Amino acid sequence: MNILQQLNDIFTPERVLTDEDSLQNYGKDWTQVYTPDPLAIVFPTSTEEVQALVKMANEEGVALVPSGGRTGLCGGAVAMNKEIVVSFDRMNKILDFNSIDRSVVCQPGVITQQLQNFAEENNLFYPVDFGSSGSSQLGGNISTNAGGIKVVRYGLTRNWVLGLKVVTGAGEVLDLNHGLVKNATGYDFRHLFIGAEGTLGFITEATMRLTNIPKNLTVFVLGVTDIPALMQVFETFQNTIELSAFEFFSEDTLSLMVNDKGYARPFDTEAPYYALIEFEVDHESKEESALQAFEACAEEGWVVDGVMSQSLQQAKDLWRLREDISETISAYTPYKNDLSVNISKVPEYLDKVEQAVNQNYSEFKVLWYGHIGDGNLHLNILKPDSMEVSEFFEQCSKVNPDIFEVTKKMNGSVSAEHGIGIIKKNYLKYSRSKEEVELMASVKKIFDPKGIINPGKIF
Ligand code: AKG
Repeated sequence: MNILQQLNDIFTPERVLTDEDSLQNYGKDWTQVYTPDPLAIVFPTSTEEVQALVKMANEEGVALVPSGGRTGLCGGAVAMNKEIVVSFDRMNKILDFNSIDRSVVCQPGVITQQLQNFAEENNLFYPVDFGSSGSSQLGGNISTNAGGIKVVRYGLTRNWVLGLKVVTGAGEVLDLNHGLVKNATGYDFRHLFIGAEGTLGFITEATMRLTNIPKNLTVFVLGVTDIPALMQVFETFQNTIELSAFEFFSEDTLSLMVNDKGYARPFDTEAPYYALIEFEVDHESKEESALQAFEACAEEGWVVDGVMSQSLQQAKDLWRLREDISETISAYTPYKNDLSVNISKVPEYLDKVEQAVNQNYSEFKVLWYGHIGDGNLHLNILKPDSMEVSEFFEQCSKVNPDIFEVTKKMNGSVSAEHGIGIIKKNYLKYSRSKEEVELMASVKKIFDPKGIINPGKIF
């Protein structure tokens, strides 16, 4: 029987799409550089169906590509070689909730915001958050160990996964960790699937942990004189009050948000960089402490101006200046790098990367923003209107070895939170040793002996 017939048998024909629009749409993610060419898109509704598909794929030697909200930025969910794309759009239910365990069992297609809203309806909080929360799916978040804007307080997605049900590339169903908090019984395979970019198998259920809702989140936006000053501001605030976010963006980034989105500047004074600082004000003394930290930073000359939110709406408006950057600049087909070093090394690192970039792209617009509190810098170079995408990407990628050599020397990461996918494959060696990459390949072979699950991604 041919493959499409077998797919129709497993899924019924209405859950197997082969029309050109669907192939183009589901065959790619937010990386704008690849041309999708999948064989078909399928929409499973259960673990059993995923298992049947994996067994068929092993027998037929056909590759499968997992697909969530397709918000990835590294081509991790792109299908370019007649693969079958496995979309989790129809596995989007919250299956169970336990208020004593504070755990919630989700299908992988649950949208991040859906989980956040569900937690809130139950007086709890799911803290992993980022600009694409309205589209990204939980399975993808887990597969990339997504970080985002609250890592400084709550950590990465990994910290919130209590259990996983997976179908391995060999077609076995594994129920990993059963939602337990403590479980010291040998290797914890759950953690291998977190951040594996869908190369070991499919996540078909995830048990997620929830926490208390933070009270009265308050936001400061401060104009700072330079990156060393930004670090001093970070240290001052960190020593004064528990932070739930410490983000930054450059003046070039802010002016683009003001010009393109029509957003209001936080204050009139222009500064080379801006810090966005969020913290909980659950009693008055915290607000006082935060104001004292601000005054101390201003006295030192690190901060030139600032604003503190006086309402939830104002806090949201200030957050938009940071959270909406990625989507806004997508109109310029940016060339992206997602870098990290130890927090204390940020000034030296940013300086060296900037030198490498400026030497090569003095005529391009370069934007910096990111998560200073995690040592994670997003570097985006905007495509000039007059230049073809392919030429622009070719030119930009020429400077990557310089950037990644600096990254390697400083023990940093060539992909802090976006993953490797296809786009960073050639650069993995700057962050992981040959021995580590070989071990990764051996691990893949154990879980996916025929190499049918998301082949060609990571390595
Ligand atoms: C962020 O805005 O924090 C992101 O992760 C997106 C990064 C980018 O647009 O380069």
